[in-house]
Amino acid sequence: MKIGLVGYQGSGKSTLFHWLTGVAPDPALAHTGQSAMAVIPEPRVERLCGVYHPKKVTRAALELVDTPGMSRTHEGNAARLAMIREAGCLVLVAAAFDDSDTLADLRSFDEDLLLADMEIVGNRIQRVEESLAKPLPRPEHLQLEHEHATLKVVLEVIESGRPLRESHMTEEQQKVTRAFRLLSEKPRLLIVNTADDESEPERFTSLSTPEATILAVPAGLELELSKMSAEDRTEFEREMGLVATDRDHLIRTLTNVSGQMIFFTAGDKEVRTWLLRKGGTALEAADNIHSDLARGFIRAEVMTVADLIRVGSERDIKAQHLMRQEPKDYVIQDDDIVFVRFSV
Ligand SMILES: Nc1nc2c(ncn2[C@@H]2O[C@H](COP(=O)(O)OP(=O)(O)O)[C@@H](O)[C@H]2O)c(=O)[nH]1
Ligand SMILES: [Mg+2]
Repeated sequence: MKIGLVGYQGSGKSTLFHWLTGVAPDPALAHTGQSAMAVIPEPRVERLCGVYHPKKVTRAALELVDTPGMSRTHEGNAARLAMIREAGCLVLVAAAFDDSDTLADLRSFDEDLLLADMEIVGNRIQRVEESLAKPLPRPEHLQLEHEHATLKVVLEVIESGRPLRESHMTEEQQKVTRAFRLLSEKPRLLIVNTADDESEPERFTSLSTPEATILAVPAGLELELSKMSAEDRTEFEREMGLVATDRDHLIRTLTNVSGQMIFFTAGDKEVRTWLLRKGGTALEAADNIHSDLARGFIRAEVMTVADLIRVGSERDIKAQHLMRQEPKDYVIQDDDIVFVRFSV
C-alpha cells in the first residue's frame, strides 16, 4: 500500500519524507512524486533474535510517497489529485512553523478532497443518466439504475460535508465506488509541522478525534537532528532542553491508521516482520510471504512471541501445546509468529 504525504505547498511534506525514510527528495521527481520505504520499528524482533540467533533480520516497511503540494488557488491541482488517488492512505501535513493558520489549512484541505470526490461522483451520475436516456438491453438498464441510485446516496453524503471514511459505506456502495478511488474514503493521519521552539504542541494534538489522529512534529528540526551523530544529538537536545519526537511511535501509528498490522516469521535463518491488512487471514499472510505458499497452503502453525519468550524455545512451545494448528481462514492476531505448511 502506498501512503501519500499530502498537503499544501511548503507545509513540510518533503522534509518529513526525508526524515522518515532517510532518502533526500530529488528535485527531478518533485512533479511526479517520489517513493521510498520507512522501516517499521518493532522491539519484539530483538527478543526473537535472542531465541533464534538468526543469520538475517528483515523488517517490514511502509511505502511513503512524497507528492507535489496542492496549490491553495486550485491551479494545476487535477494532476496532483490523480497522484493522491493512487495512495491507500494519506498523511495530511499542515504547516505550523510559520504564520500559517494551521487548523484552517487542515479544514480547507479536507474540503478540497471532498470537492474532488463530489466532482467525480457527480460526473459519473451525469454519464449514467445520459446512458439511461437511451434504449438499452434490460439487464444493463437495471444495472445502471442500481448504480445511479447508489451513487445518488453517496453524493448526498459528500454534499453534506461528511468524508466517506466516516460514513460507514455499505458493501454495495463500496463496490460501486471502488474504481473511483475516492479521496475522502481513504484513512488518514494528520501531522502538524511545528516550529523548533513550539512550546505547546497540545494545542493541536488535543484536537485529535477517534476518526482523526493529530500528531505534532517539528519536522525541520528532526531532520537536522537525524543527521547528527548520537553524541552530538544528545548534547544538543540537553542544551536546548528538547524532547525528541518519538519516530517509532509515529511510524507505528501510521501502520495502524493505514489499516495494516505486522506478523512475524522466525527461524535460525531469518527473523522477519511482514505487513498484513488488519483482519487478514492465515491464507493472506501466506500469500504476502510468497504466492506459492498460498497456492499450496495446508495449514498455519501459529505461536505468540509472548509465549515463546516466556517458555524460551520452540521445543518447549510444542511440549506445552502452545503451537496452534490454524486453517486458511484463521484471522492473524497481533503477536502471532506464523509458519506455513504447504505442498508444492
Ligand atoms: N522552520 C521550519 N522550516 C521548515 C520546517 N519544515 C519545512 N520547513 C521549510 O519550509 C520549506 C518547505 O518545506 P518542504 O518540506 O519542501 O515543503 P513541501 O512543499 O510540503 O514539500 C523549506 O524551506 C523547509 O526548509 C520546519 O519544521 N521548521
Ligand atoms: Mg515537496
